[in-house]
Amino acid sequence: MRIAVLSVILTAGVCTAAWAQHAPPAGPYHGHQLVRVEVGSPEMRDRVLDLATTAWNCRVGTGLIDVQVTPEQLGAIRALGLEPQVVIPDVQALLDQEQREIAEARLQRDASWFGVFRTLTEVHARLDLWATQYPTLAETFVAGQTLQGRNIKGIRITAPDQPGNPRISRPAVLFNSCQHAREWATPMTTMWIGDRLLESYGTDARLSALVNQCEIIIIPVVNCDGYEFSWQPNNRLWRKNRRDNGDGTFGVDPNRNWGYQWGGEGASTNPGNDTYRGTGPFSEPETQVMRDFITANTRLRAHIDFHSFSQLILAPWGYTSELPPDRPIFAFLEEDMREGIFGVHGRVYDAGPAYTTIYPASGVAPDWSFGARGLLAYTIEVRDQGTYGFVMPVSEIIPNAEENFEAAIRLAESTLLPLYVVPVGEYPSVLTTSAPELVRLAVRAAKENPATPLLWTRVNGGAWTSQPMGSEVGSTFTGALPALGCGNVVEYYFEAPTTTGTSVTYPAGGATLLARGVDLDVTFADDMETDRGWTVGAPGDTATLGIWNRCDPEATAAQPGNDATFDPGVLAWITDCRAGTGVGSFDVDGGTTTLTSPRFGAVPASGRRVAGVRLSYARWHSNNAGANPNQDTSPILLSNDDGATWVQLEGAQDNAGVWQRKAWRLEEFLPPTDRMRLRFVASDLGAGSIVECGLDDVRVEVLSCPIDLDYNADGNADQDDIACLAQTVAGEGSCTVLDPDFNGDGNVDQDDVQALAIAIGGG
Ligand code: 0X9
Ligand code: ZN
Repeated sequence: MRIAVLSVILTAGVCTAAWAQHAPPAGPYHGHQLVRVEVGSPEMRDRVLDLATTAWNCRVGTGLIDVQVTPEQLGAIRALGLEPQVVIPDVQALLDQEQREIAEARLQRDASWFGVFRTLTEVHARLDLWATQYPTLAETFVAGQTLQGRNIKGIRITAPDQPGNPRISRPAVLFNSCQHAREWATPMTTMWIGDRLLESYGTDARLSALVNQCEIIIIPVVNCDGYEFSWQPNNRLWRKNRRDNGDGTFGVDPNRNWGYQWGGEGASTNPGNDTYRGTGPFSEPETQVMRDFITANTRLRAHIDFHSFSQLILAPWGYTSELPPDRPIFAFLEEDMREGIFGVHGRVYDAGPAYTTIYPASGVAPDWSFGARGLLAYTIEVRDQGTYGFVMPVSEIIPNAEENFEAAIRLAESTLLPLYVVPVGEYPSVLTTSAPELVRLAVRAAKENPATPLLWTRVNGGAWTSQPMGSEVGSTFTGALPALGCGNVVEYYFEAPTTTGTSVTYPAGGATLLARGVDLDVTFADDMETDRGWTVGAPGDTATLGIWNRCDPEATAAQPGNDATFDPGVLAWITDCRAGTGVGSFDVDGGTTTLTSPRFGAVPASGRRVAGVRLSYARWHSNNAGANPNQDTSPILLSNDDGATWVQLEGAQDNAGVWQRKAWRLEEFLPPTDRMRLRFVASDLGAGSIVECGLDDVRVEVLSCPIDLDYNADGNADQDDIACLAQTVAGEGSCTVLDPDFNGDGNVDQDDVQALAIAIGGG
């Protein structure tokens, strides 16, 4: 019975899906508060959402969620043992105040257009005004009509034809807002983009260059019917369009109605729900109009669908946690936009694939724009993070618009690049001698189309040779760096040619990457399948439950059901493998429990010099379940003196819900010795918080090469070699040394000369 109930709750797991049963009444929200609750588990989140009137924002999984509640609902949430913090003490008062602010701002004679929220009529009138004020730059259009017959109006902004640069050859970008009626800050944002571009043309060099080379298309209100409705008394928090669903309910969520993977996760089948998907893909005139508009413009390259609120930059996919083939390109642009936003007013926007960064939702605009039309398409959720939510104070209209302007401009500017060329993964600085290593690069069309990218290499300062890179997935290509003999050096860089003969290199500006050949010795490897001498407990340990043991773990909401996936075994070290009757039965309680490794070495055999030591392990950490989550940090420590002293590698705090592989350069923490130990201190110091830790698959790899003293390669190790290295270090003379970092400390300096002199002896 319990299982049946649970599965019902899980299918309604998206936070917005719980809005159905408790759709806000058409009347005012007297007595309603907005409260922020920390939920430690998906189950707890769903219970809270079931109790609340409506969710204002929330992330998938766990953490903080904001819900609008009546006094009775607040009592019921408290009864769950949670401690809601009041964010908006009186929702109705805030709405009333917003109305007063708007009325007051309108009374001011020289009120700026952006000093107050604007009605649909005002927004459309301003588009028309721009078209008459800037006839050579701006042209309005009507993309089509809404369900109730209102015009979905927009504006195109681009400079007149120029020699060699006609309008019809320019890439286009689309910025739209207000698929959701109540998100009033968003048309103010897209209107600001138009206003700034038009106003700055001819005076601001950066923006003029953009308007010369790109067509910027703005549709400030997609959901005109809903927007108008939200301006009428008592409808301020309306979200959807105004479809009469025929069952007494109104509205389809336009942002669940787009036809790419329509009807999947995170879209409701219930017409009364705020995320109702509609009767079929593109069942609504508003989404049809947008679809046809985007399809007709083959020059469109990028798209931002603006929403409020939460301060997020969201990329495809929304419908699945799988990553799109162009993920590296999306990630690169996200970072660029994030950084641009941060630079304007210091606001932090999180970024990532929509499904995991906010919550699953299918039938959203960017999934279609990217999935069906190949556009680089994003959702941006503007300010704030819940203090005012949909009801932004008018004083924030411009600062919010300014920061999002920067993001929009950066995305538009990116379409003017010849190609998107983005590094994928970390590029190696050492190569083991046993196998070639794959390196990846993402290349995608921007203004031009890519030809096959090349990986250029040269070994030991010889001639450059290139190899065509193979296509891996989507825009990601791979090439192989050679297995190098110890002490050899490969320099490399990537070249991404276009089909028109130009090319882009990575790194840019003629720089190259460098990797040295090394031998790899595994000095310690433990998959925990046999007892290698780990010890449990250390002086000062105080935990009373959840003590480390080596075993096959039993799954709970906080503990893995298996050992790490990185090794084929079944056993791992876990803070008590038993599941018990609930998540809190055998988690760490009452303090710390310490697990210490046997001694292991991290130094090369004699006659070899070390180029680095890699220490890696799989670890589990969970502290987000239970009523009082995220109170604890569990340190992972390293010693090079057999456990007499310790330094911290990391403080495990994150809650990935999976085994995570962590890798470190050991020498960055401590000089490697033959008396190393590793220690994991699982800590439950916060009251009432669930802590589960695990450790598996520890590996220590020493990278080294035989000491080659014959630096001038004349067959002898003698004074001449020391002189040769000294010249190289000083940047003098003609003796060139391939790898002058003799002591392998990362610097080329006198220490290397001294070390070589000592090694050669008699110096
Ligand atoms: O749910 C939405 O449509 C957007 N958030 S809002 O609060 N403005 O309604 C987010 C859509 C982002 N895309 C996905 N989550 N797939
Ligand atoms: Zn929205």
